[in-house]
Amino acid sequence: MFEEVEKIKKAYFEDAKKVKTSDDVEKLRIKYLGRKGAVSSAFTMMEEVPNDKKPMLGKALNQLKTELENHFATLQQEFKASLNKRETIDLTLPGRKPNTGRKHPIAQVEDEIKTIFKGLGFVVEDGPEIENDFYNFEALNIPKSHPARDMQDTLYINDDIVLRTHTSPVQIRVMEKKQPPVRMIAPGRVYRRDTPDATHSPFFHQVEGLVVDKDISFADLKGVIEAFAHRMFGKDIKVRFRPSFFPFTEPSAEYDFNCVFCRGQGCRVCKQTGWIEISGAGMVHPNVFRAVGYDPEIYSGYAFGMGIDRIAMLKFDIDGIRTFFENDIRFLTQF
Ligand code: 2U9
Repeated sequence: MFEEVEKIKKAYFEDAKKVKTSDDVEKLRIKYLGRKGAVSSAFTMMEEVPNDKKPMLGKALNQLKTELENHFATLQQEFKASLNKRETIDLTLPGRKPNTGRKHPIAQVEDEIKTIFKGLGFVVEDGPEIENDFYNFEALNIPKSHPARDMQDTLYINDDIVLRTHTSPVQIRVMEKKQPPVRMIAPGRVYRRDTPDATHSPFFHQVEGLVVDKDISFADLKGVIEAFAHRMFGKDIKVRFRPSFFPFTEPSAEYDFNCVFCRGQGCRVCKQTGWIEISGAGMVHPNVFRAVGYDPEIYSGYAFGMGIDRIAMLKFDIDGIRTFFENDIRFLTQF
């Protein structure tokens, strides 16, 4: 009989070691200390032993019951304490940063460019990325024979439909719909038939500006480009214009900013010149006005281009345009 008592005790402590959950604790209680548990069942042995053994067995059974109940009570307390501990929150710990999405660096720079030009009184306009020959070339005084129309530069959908090579068609569409004054920018994606490499991509992001009114001069153009340079890169940045040629502007110019890294002193990036080429600009060609029904004898205007990717590369000191479009999360999470 007494070995039965020892057997129950041994089995209880083995099961107690395996307790992992509050369910396990309850199962342990029912199995050993419940109404039909091992301990209460063991008391039925009292009926089977001779009277002279009853006192000893009774004592052994009560000791077993007391020992298991005490152990179980401690176990239950420990378990509850550990449960509470697990449920307690240390408020001094830093919060877990949720992995939220963020704007692409190009989108961030495009937003900044838009904000600057809106602050200079420009309206942001949009237009289709798939254009026809008139809006992408003819209205911009780009003749049929012009190399810009060649297949090696332009992505053709068919003989007359292209992926736009600049956002200039948006300006044409705006001028067709409204008389001067016009003061607008047209940001957006443009497409070139370029083989992707470190500095070339088949698409890139551009913003073009257009101002048309009476008595608009090249000085107005210089003033707006300088105002942009100062707001985007700092008041110390100088701007210079060099003669150039574009079919849609006359006179045409290319414009440079002081190198944003050496501020004009000369460094590796600007090849010691102190200047970085930004883009092109000029006074709108009269033929462009004629294509939209504006009288070039009454109105004058200027237009400029600007590569958003290029501005972003300068702003964030990035070498290759491709890093913008490879969707490498290690790159994108830095902005
Ligand atoms: C109209 C009339 C004239 C927009 C202009 C440029 C010069 C220019 C691109 C070079 C690569 C921009 O930096 S880039 O992405 N363009 O340099 N664009 S003048 O002239 C216009 C536009 C619309 C109706």
